[in-house]
Amino acid sequence: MAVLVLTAAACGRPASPPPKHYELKGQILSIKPEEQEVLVKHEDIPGFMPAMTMPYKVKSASLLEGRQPGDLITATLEVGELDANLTAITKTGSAPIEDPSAGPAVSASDFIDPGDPVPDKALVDQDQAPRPISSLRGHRVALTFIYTRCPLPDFCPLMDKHFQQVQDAVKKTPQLADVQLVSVTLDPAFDTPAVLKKHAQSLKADPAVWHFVTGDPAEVASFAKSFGVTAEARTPGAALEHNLRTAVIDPDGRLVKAYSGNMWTPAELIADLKAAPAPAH
Ligand SMILES: [Cu+2]
Repeated sequence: MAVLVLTAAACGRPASPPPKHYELKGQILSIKPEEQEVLVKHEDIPGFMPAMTMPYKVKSASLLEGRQPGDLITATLEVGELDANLTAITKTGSAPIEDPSAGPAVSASDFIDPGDPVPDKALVDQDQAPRPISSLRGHRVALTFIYTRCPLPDFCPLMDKHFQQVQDAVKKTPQLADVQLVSVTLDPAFDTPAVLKKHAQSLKADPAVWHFVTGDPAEVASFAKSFGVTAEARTPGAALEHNLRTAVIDPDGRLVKAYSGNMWTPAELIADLKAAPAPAH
């Protein structure tokens, strides 16, 4: 992240605004020390997000030392332009974890594997045109999942920034001229074609290259599920708890590869697109 910030500064962009800090109160459900990540079920964060269960990165591994699932904590959430981290964690007590299996369950049989055809659902684009995945036959496709109201800079907004960079590369690289980008909303009830169109314009998405798609919520949910992606609001109107997947799809509509999470780079995705079989002419 530091590297990205420095690069942006070096390009003469205005310095990023100072990070914002929020106090969070909740319970640790699980810990992944190797990823410096902790899953916290927390109460409302006034002015930022409603009560939800979310994985958070910690600023340093030492913040997780001695912490255990069940710990009740208060913590400081630092939200910068590009990422969000917990910068302090104080244990205030501990309690049994109510429902450790809470959260959307995805069974392995719902997943598509590399080589499998991507299911053809009735999706529509930001111009209300039908945009099922079959409409992109003959193109290599990079596809990701986002929603426009996502409050966490290193989730959906980061996917949008990465896709902007991939779009730039596609437009500059003759070898990638057939490539199409697709961002599928996880919030189809709110992200109507009109909302997605505004969002696309704010990102300077070129409609000839980059499609933003939505559709009937059940269709979108079943499409997302085939990639292992689920999104759920714990309470009506709350921010969505969701995961991330970014996929490369070949010109025959088959899955080539899928990334989990937000740790992939635009350069890696561009290399995967180059390596995917180009369409036959
Ligand atoms: Cu998000």
